[in-house]
Amino acid sequence: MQTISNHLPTERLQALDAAHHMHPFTAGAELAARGARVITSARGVMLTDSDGVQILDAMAGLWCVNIGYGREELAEAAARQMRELPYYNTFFQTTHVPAIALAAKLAELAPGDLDHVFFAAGGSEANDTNIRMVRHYWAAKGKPSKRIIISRRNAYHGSTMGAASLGGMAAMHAQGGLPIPDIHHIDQPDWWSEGGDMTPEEFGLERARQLERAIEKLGEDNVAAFIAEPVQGAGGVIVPPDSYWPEIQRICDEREILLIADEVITGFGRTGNWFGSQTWNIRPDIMTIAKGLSSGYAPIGGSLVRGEVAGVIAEAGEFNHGYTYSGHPVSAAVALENLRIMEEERVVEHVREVAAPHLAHRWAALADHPLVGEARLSGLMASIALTPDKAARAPFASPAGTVGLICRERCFANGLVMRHVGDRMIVAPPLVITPAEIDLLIERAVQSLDETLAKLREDGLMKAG
Ligand code: PXG
Repeated sequence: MQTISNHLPTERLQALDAAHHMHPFTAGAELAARGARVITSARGVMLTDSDGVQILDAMAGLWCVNIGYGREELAEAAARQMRELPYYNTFFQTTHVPAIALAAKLAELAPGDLDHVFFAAGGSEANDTNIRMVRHYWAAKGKPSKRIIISRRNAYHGSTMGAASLGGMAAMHAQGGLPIPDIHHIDQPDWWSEGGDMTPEEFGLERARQLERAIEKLGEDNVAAFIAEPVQGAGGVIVPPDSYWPEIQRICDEREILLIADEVITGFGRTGNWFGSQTWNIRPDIMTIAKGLSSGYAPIGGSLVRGEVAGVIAEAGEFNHGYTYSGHPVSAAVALENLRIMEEERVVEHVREVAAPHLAHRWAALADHPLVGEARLSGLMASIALTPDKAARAPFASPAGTVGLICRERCFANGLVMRHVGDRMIVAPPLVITPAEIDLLIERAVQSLDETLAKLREDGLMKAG
């Protein structure tokens, strides 16, 4: 067993990593030059690196370790399931107990009549399932021309060909021949950056009505679905104006299109309810889930599907789609145990009643910092926009992300994982975070902001672009 006391020295690990390991979303040459930070263990909300340094993980890994690190029960659930039945599939009229139990549990937890689930190994796979499923659904209903899926610029829906095409990340579309055909993007509801002279409420309505105009332009007979994150995560924790979702829901109700809520981040308590759709009053036909479903302890995702949609798919013969690891028994057992703990320890109530109100109070005060424009959050996902000129909501003159990266580096040096997306700083800590740990998070964030501001002044970077 490799433990903190007997692993290779950090430089040796970094050299092996740089020589053999291709990392996601990382510039390889830069990584090799600087060496990756090696995380060796974690407990609660705290990571430990290979030099024994403790870091507060305000990103819950990648928005997934909702229950916190080091839960023995989950390790035991995995070991028990591996001993009993480490693998079997759910293809060709077979099934197994963990997949059955998890499907039934999800049907119970999910809002409305989302009572069927198609399993995948993560969010990207689930969104690829969704593309095929909604097109197959309309074809089965005698409307094969309904193929276009409308999504949003700066959305993140995953990295596979289909999911990255749904996503609206220009840098991703620039590589590998994306997007695939019949995906259409409208603008995001990011008032801070794009709202101009409109009030947030006017802007939310305007951006929602882009969906209506897109459906009219493309033809309702050609549109299968609209997909969106209730609150954009990887795009920078863009909390939409309150007017946005009611208008989107109205449009989806009036038009014959399916609504897909991508809840990979917002699901399982993140916004203070089991699902972001409940927080934002959305009634999706399909919901993408992953991450918090197992608190990241084992890879699992899926599509929660409304009964009517699942019924049409079931009646249409064989759905020629599936993954070796759809409903993997070990992942399903871990997810079940995670959900059991969440219910027993009332983790969603902790977010709603304790952690989110405390973070909201402390986060709002960050807007008084000279470097911070808007400070927004939904439950335990929060962002601040860094700016050289608050009144003008101005971006920096330096290329987008320059300042955000400086701030992220200061955070790391101060023992805090806070991500940057361009020049927005974001957090999404484990849901079990305590008020005292939130205070520590804020203390380290403020120190990092102060140091960033000092460096920007020193380097002449406090300039609007
Ligand atoms: N949908 C949403 C809304 C996501 O946030 C996916 C789908 C894809 O899930 P998988 O399990 O295939 O990764 C995600 C994933 C980041 C970051 O840097 C965000 C994600 C993944 C990796 C990095 O913020 N979100």
